[in-house]
Amino acid sequence: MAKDPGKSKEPKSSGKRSVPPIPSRTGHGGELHQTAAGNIHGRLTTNQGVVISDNQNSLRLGERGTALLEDFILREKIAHFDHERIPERIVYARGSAAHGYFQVYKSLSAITRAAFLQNPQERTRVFVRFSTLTGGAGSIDTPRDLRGFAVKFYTSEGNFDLVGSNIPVFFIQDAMKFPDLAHALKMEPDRGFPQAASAHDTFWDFVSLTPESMHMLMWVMSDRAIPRSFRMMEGFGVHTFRLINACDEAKFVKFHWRPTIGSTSLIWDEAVKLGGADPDFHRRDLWEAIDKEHYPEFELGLQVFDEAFAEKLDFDILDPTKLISEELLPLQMVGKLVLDRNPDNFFAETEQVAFHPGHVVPGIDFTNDPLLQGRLCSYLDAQLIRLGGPNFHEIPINRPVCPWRNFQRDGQMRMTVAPGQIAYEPNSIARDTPRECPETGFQSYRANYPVESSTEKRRSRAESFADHYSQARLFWTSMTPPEQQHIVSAFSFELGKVARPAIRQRMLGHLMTIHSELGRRVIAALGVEEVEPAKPAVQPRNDKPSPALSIVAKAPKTIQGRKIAILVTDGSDAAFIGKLKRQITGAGAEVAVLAPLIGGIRTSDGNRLAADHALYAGPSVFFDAVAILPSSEGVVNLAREAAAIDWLRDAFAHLKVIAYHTDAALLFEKAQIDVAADEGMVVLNGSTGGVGTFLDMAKQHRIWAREPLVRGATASK
Ligand code: HDE
Repeated sequence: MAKDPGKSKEPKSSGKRSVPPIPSRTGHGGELHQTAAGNIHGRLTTNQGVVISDNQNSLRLGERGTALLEDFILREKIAHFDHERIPERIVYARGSAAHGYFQVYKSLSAITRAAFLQNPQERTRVFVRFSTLTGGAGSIDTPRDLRGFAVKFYTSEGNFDLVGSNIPVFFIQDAMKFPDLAHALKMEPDRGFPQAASAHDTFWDFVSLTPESMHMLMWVMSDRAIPRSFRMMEGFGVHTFRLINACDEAKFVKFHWRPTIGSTSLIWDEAVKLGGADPDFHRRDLWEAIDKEHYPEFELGLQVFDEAFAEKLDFDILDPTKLISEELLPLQMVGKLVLDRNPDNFFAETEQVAFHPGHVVPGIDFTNDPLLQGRLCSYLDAQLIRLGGPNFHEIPINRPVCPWRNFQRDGQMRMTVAPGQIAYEPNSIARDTPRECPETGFQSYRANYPVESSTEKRRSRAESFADHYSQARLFWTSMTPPEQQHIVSAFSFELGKVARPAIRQRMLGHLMTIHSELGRRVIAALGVEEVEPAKPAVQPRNDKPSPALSIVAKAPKTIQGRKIAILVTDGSDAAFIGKLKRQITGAGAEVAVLAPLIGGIRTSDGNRLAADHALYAGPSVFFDAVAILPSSEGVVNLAREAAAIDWLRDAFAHLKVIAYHTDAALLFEKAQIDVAADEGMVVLNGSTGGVGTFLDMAKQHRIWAREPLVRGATASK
């Protein structure tokens, strides 16, 4: 008994044992071994409610004998474990989610009858899942990829799912091509790699044979495909939808989400390094922001238009490879989404949430966009296979908050116990069974757009979908010089990974047609022969550039929601660190203290200062700006550490604002970085500079003027 203190078969209070002591069954936890003792609520049970006496050892014959088949406790536990995984989503498998609410600024009754868009006093619960498209559920957060941005609104009239993306267009125009796209993009079937990467032959083979992909390719080769954070990316509904008001008047609508702290992206080298340093970078960032009550916020913007407007455009509003530029049709900001609660359980919520573009409510409807139409049949099917049957709407995360009643019955995992004799309609037996309601029920909008003169069945692509290059060109001409350079670098990297020269050449031909400058720069970066431009079905237009497409051009000057690191050593100035921390947090950013060891440092006043990261575990890619405040003694050791030198060199190469105390000079010398290289280098204890200047500069986020200096060989070709 003394050797196995917590392991009594009876509660301790029960006094003397009435049965002889059984041999020790300890899991060798020694003093750490935990039991429920007298607490009935804390008792571990099987799924049938039977209290478990030993959760460490399986039942066996004798001490070292064979395991017994009758061990129903072991079998239940292992069987449940074996079934813990469900099929992961075939696309958008890697995701992170949060709960929150949505609220309109003012009633939208003029354009829609949707109940959740009527009352500015009312908050509608939402669940939002962000994801990458390409990789599996365990892949990294920062590959070059589009991001899913799926919002489930739990409205009083049923669930509305806006299953969108962080890019306003898509690769293909017709659902028929989606499996081909996904197969080409995901890991190659014979070798099972690359994981979560488009830089391989099958993807570029497919898209180079699919000119309708050109506009989307410009977006995925741009900084949009490497967002800094889910909190800092825009979202789009992609397709044109309809809004219908109580008078049955319809308008077209494009949905947009805008983060209130602005959009910003990673530098490609940061994304690559983050893949190793923190594969959960985006997931962790979202979780921690909500945990610290820095709730991510997005405004809902609408582009609302009618048929007359649609008819005047140079492209078809049913074509999901096209966008309506904001200069042509500005966004109306109509409400705000706030994410204020982390999930309680990743599997039960983030994994089991079932989105479907066909989950709409009265007042919202579809258009004939052939990609959207294909999605409407696909998602239900995906949920049936993924969640194991037709009752996935009963899983708590998928349940509507309004009552739901119908005569659907039974099926795998049915939870609802529907009483009564009647499971059909019409019936004359039970008056209180549910009936259709023409007044308030969902009505599909009566008119078709466009009005089809022909009723002939056909497989064809409308002529109005044939221009594949104009908006790709518009995207290129709307970018700032650094963004253009990143597009050139991304194409060069990806095409450089393509093993078959013919695929590369074909793609370069498309780039020449998109814009000769883009084509020439990628050709130069790859060091290949000039190529013939691809022959477009429709000659591309030269649209007026749209600055709204550039995230650099419209970047807000803020450090809100960003993270700033302070690198310190033993002997660093306590008062100064304190002041800097207060000013950073006062400006709405987060601070992390980095020290050579995780145990922290002893500051100049002899006190201990805790570290948030050890230097070797907190590379500068985790942060948006950095401050280096070693003591004159501490810097000597720092300058001997590769981790410290890389930390500084990376911060510089990633164009971050770097503040420093002059005692850090030796580290800069070792890293071969000029302390006065540009305006992004701010001295904190000099006659110029100071904390105010540092924070002001940090609001710019990146020092773009530095880029040709650090990536000179590839920049500005
Ligand atoms: Fe999806 N898509 N998709 N999709 N999609 C799925 O549904 C599909 C498309 C998008 O966080 C699947 O539950 C087809 C465009 C997001 O759970 C699947 C077509 C856009 C998510 C499916 C498209 C999206 C999905 C995989 C062409 C941008 C993740 C598992 C007709 C607007 C939602 C699942 C979440 C998920 C099919 C095209 C966005 C297989 C057939 C365009 C954000 O049903």
